[in-house]
Amino acid sequence: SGDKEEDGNLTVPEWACQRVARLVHLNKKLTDAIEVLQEHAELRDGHQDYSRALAFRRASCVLKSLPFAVQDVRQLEGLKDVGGHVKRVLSDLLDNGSSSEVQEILNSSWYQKMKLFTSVFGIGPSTAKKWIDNELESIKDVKRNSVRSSDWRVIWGLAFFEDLNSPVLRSEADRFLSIVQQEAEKLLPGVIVQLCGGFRRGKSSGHDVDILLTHPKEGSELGLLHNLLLALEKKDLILIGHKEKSSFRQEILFQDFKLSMRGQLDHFEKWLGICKFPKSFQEQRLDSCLHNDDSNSNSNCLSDHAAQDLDSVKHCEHSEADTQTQTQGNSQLHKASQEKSSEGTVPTCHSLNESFDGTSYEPSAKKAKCGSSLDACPDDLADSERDWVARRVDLIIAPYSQYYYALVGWTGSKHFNRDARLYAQKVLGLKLTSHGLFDMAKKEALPSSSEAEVFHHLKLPYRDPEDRNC
Ligand code: 8DG
Ligand code: MN
Ligand code: MN
Repeated sequence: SGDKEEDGNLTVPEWACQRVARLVHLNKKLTDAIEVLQEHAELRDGHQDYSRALAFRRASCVLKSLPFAVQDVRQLEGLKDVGGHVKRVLSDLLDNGSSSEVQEILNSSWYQKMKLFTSVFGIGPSTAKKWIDNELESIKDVKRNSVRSSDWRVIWGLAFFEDLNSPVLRSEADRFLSIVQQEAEKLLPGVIVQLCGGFRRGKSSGHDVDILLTHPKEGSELGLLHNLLLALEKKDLILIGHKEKSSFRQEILFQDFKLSMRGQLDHFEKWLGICKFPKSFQEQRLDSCLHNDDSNSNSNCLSDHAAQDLDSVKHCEHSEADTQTQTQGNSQLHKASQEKSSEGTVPTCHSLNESFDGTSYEPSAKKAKCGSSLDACPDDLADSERDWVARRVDLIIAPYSQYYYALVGWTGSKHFNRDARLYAQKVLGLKLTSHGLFDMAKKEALPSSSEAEVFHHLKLPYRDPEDRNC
């Protein structure tokens, strides 16, 4: 982290993945403001906006790892990630308590609508813009104007918008995790079930629950996801979801370096969906600390950052917004990454007759209830009286030989991953993904059997998940 050198110049390691970035830090007012600028640039989604967004992100990232609260921009001299624009905003904030530029964005109805619309599951900036162009103002408008999306994420994301936009609590993640652990252990003794994402980094709330599964006996994990989903369905925990087959092939690892840097997308078998969390999951249980099998994941039981990060829940994932590549100026790459994940490319056909083996999956109970009227189903269900809340869940299956890379990848933060991948490419000439670390020249993989080994191969100091919150 930061240090004052004798000549007064501040030195901070060049790469974010070399620094310590905690959820709770000393410059939150400043980083919140810079992150508004970052998000605004991301939503504008032009060419230059993307590199501007990254520049803002880098600046806020540096501020997060400073060992002191900034009181004067002159304290930031020598930090190359904090440029003139950011400095101007910061001095506004420090002098007047607020920044007119940030305030203007927060007050602009375009920004507010973009934030709102991109918070719908499956909606990225381009669809959000179309909705704004069509003069839609609210989620009600979107629903009323029956914007007929064929994407299951959008259909269900709209129907359960309120549920999905209320923060998932740590207690809910823990309760759900322990059920998944129980069921998976029954199906495959010795299975490793690991809570990832923001919760593993110590957040006390989040926008979804990310769970990574593997088994030390490579190959035994095949079929696990299918059976696990059946078990969860039997417990009436599943609302809707989409199972993706593994698209992993050995050959793709050593294909074109840059193209495969594409976004956060990986090739694991996974289920992205919406679960029914009983409302009772929201009750804090005294023994909730005991459910984690990972010593890193219980930080929340020790210190609670609820107040600070409850409002910073991010909603728009798996949408175009988060699949941007790290290769800033390359428009073709940027486009390619958008196309890959833009709305509508995920198989969307919502046939009620589709079997569980299919890519789309309708719970059996609803098949009976809804007959053939597809569109009415989710709304009816959302409006009905119920004792559960709709929650986004990601279940990911990793072969053990790739597990620790998957663990780092799915723990995040997103920016930590971006930075670490760029660092690996630029500094080491290696390709880092959630599948492994690869020497493209030697066509060699560098396997790891712990997270520490991943960091070791990367020539990075080991960082606990709590310290990867950049
Ligand atoms: P939150 O849910 O608490 O809001 O935050 P989060 O847990 O940090 O974000 P997330 O959107 O749930 O993503 C969790 C991590 O998973 C993030 O660092 C990115 C990483 N990740 C992969 N592969 C993929 C992928 O294919 N799609 C997405 N969306 N994320 C992926 O390693
Ligand atoms: Mn998450
Ligand atoms: Mn997720």
